[in-house]
Amino acid sequence: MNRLTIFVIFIYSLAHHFFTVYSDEKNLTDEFEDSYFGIFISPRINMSTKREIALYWNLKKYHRGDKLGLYTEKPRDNLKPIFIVEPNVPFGLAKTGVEADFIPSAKLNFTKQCLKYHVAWLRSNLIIKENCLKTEPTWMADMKCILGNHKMSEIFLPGTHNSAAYETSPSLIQDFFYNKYIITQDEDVLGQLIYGTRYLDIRVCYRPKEKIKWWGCHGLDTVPLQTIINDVKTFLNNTNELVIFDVQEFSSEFNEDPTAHDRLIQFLQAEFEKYAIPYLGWYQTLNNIWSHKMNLIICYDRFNFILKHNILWPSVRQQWGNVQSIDKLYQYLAKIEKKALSSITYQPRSAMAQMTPNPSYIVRNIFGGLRRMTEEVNPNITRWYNNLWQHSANIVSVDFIKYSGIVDIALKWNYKRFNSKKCLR
Ligand SMILES: *[C@@H]1O[C@H](CO)[C@@H](O)[C@H](O)[C@H]1NC(C)=O
Ligand SMILES: *[C@@H]1O[C@H](CO)[C@@H](O)[C@H](O)[C@H]1NC(C)=O
Ligand SMILES: *[C@@H]1O[C@H](CO)[C@@H](O)[C@H](O)[C@H]1NC(C)=O
Ligand SMILES: *[C@@H]1O[C@H](CO)[C@@H](O)[C@H](O)[C@H]1NC(C)=O
Ligand SMILES: CC(=O)N[C@H]1CO[C@H](CO)[C@@H](O)[C@@H]1O
Repeated sequence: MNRLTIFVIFIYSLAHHFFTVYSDEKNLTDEFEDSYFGIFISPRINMSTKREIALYWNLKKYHRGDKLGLYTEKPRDNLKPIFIVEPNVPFGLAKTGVEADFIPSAKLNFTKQCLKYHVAWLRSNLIIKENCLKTEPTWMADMKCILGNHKMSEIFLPGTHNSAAYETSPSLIQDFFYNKYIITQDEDVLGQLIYGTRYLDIRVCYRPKEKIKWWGCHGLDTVPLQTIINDVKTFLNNTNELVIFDVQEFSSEFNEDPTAHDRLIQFLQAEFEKYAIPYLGWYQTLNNIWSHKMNLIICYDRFNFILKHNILWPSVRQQWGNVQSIDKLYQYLAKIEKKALSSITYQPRSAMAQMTPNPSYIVRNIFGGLRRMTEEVNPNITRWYNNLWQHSANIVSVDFIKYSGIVDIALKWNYKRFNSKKCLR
């Protein structure tokens, strides 16, 4: 070969190299367009494990040999991951055997942050995309320009199913005996809000003979309503986020005592005096709601009381499939999301994204408890709402929200749904 040929080959390979890099990058954005990967914290508990970290991925066009790495600091090339997995299917989840630190909500603050654990997508051992376990305490206000002209019913909002049925340090024994079908969350309400939840599903039990009369409950009393109220106030004191506090269910004492509802409403009114936005109508835009300088929407699932008290809003329409299998849940949600695309209502709705154990299932413990059911359902929910129903989704309420990517996904699709040039910085 003469020098000229070598030179030509060299130039050609250089050009080829540049071209490849360019097209790779171009394909990379397409490739990750509707993908998602992130860190899930398992709600499962047993003698040896709790808060186990799982890596979730959903990337249709993954390449053979790609890897996902877990890190305890921001990943960089040459930093060795503490766990690594090679995805060999486009959608999956890998348990890592790593126990996540428990961070009480009081130790979190109101600035978005990554919490120790990071995940990176690696190709030829180079990082091509990353994510982390993070808080989202300010996402709504951060997106004010994008969301402000829209109504609650048009926005993709993360919710928690039975927000007051939480246990931050679960006991194995209690869980085995009676909490199996009671506990739905592993963060207190302040934690749920800081991680990005904006819709709270609140059920109230009235215990007139006890010292503490108002309880959050789910079959059994879980936490005093006062504790939940204080958490909501702490969050609202420190952010400019809008929160929906949806009082949805009442214990049998409400039927026995005709004054119970009025007492509860008085209690809520006094506690939330400086926070509750008087009823404006669900057709209002977020900017109009924000302009009242109070950021709490209290909904009440009894229409006659809404008419009497102007701090109460009509409740969110909860959409329950009441199903006992993943396939049935899929069919139900597919149906409601399809319908949502073609109907215009101002009242927000919440897809209740869980299976419902009926009494005979509970007695026979067919599901092994809500923690196990969540492990089955939430990865699918995350995928469906990222790939199929991202355009129609309104509120999506899940169990054990940290074992899902629903917050990341809601934020991503809100950007895509509404992003207008005037909001681009
Ligand atoms: C990028 O995508 C285009 C078409 O989608 C394809 O022809 C090309 O081979 C891809 N490049 C790489 C490096 O994968
Ligand atoms: C404990 O739960 C984890 C899942 O979180 C599982 O991998 C492990 O096998 C379980 N251990 C026992 C002793 O059941
Ligand atoms: C919030 O906590 C993180 C991590 O501890 C810290 O880096 C950040 O400065 C804190 N922000 C505020 C406003 O205190
Ligand atoms: C919220 O802020 C108000 C006014 O600054 C204060 O009086 C109240 O104690 C705070 N409440 C909570 C729960 O942080
Ligand atoms: C209906 C559906 O999509 N079910 C999927 C849920 O996720 C598991 C894997 O975790 C799949 O095997 C199911 O097909």
